[in-house]
Amino acid sequence: MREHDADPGLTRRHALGIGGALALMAATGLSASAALARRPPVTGAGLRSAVPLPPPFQVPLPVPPVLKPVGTSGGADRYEITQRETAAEILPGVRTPLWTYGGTFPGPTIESRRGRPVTVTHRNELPVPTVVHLHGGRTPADSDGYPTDLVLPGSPRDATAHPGHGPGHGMRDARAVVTTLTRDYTFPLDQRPTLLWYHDHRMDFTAPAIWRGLAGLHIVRDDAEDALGLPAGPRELPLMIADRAFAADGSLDYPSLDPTLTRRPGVREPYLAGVLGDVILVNGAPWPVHEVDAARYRLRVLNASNARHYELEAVTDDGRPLDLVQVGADQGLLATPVTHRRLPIAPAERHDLVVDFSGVPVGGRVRLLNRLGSGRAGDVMAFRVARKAADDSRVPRVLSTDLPVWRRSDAVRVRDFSFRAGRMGGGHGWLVGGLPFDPARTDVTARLGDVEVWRLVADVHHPVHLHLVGFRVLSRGGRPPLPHDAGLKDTVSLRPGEAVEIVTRFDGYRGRYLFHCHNAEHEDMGMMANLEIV
Ligand SMILES: [Cu+2]
Repeated sequence: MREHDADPGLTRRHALGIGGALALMAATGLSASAALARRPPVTGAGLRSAVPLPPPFQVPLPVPPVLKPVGTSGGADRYEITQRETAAEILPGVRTPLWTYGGTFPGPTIESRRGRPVTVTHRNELPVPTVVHLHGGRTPADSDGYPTDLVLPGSPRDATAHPGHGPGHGMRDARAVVTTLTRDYTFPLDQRPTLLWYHDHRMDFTAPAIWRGLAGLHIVRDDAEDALGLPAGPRELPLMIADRAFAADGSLDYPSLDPTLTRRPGVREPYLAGVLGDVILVNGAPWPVHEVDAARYRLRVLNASNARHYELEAVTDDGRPLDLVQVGADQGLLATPVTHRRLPIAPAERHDLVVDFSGVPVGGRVRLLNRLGSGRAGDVMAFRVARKAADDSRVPRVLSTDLPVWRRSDAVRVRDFSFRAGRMGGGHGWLVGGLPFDPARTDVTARLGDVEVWRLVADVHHPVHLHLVGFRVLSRGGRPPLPHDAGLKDTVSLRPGEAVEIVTRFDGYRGRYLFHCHNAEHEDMGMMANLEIV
């Protein structure tokens, strides 16, 4: 048995999982504001890799390949992705088995135009059922990747070897649409241009499947955004940040109760609050470095970690922080740029940033740091300024004029949801409104077109994600939203003891959707709820 310590870089007081912040509030009767003042920087427990780790800023930054359509007809593009096992050299000299989309981690990037439909045929050659969800996609329910809409493995051997491929906890879902071997997912992409990501969303086993490599990027563009003059081409970089840990044999370490990911869901006791790795990957490479021109770059950052939060800061070798000029949020362009020095990013959030390297001397280096991480988790990646270069990019003062404006008074309903630890099936669970997820129970029925205000309250960190719709943050902790809450969001980071109000309009499609915590371990342990749009 390998050693699994709490993140050695965290002090005991900071390594608070469920027994920490929770006990702090429940047992001592601390008020929410007192808990907030003492909140830990992360919720989760750290794995320690059992192989030597490379020094930072040596491995070149990979950029995931852009997938070519296999067919284009009638104004729509068709793609094929085979989900399969492979092995890759993530750490230099170390062979790591992965579950992949198309043989790479991250999977191939799909680039789309707004309003131009895309069909992706996924073929499951993995040993377990899968479900694909396009995070942030405005997608009809039958292609949204509901957790019981399984794609069973193709081989009869695999299927009979794993008879328990229904949802766990003895649940059966009469509405599930199960296919074998392949499934076509159709995405209308009638939505604001932004960075989306696709990942596994199978009932009970989402967290370990993403950990093993089932994640990829999907970028939606349109003419208006192209015309802004933001940095483009090689000066636009998608950055998928994800932490992992490695076992002695080079495999990805993960504390699953059932490593076959077929029967018993969940993780071992110390990791119930979330699994943190000690290696920070960007686009699948450990602490990479990227050569840049002395010019503006557009960095499209996704936190694809299961549980780790980051606070990003870009710092030159002489300790000077560079402005992080935010131009977009989860659901596309902001109205106007927002300048940050340090920028928090929770699991599943995306930040669209412009960073100007023109003031950095040639040969100089800019490190992207994680101010919430200690030890090796405090580094993310680096940029080495290789040459002077012309730069005709710009950051317009007005980025977009189409952000929805929903007022509190537009809401026909206000709903309250708590996101808290609790009991589930005789063990530990994470609950929405006091209940663990049940596919058979409708938690929210919303009318298509209605505006609603939702008040979300948390015990520990919970990044809350709504499928189908974007939302605006109305308030945080009874105060105005923070600078990084600007724009249209689809994931909002609730901090320990904090209440956040959001407003949205249930627009798009009728059907069965979800909202859930995007700490992937919480999600697998009950923290999802059904959203039925009628
Ligand atoms: Cu959570």
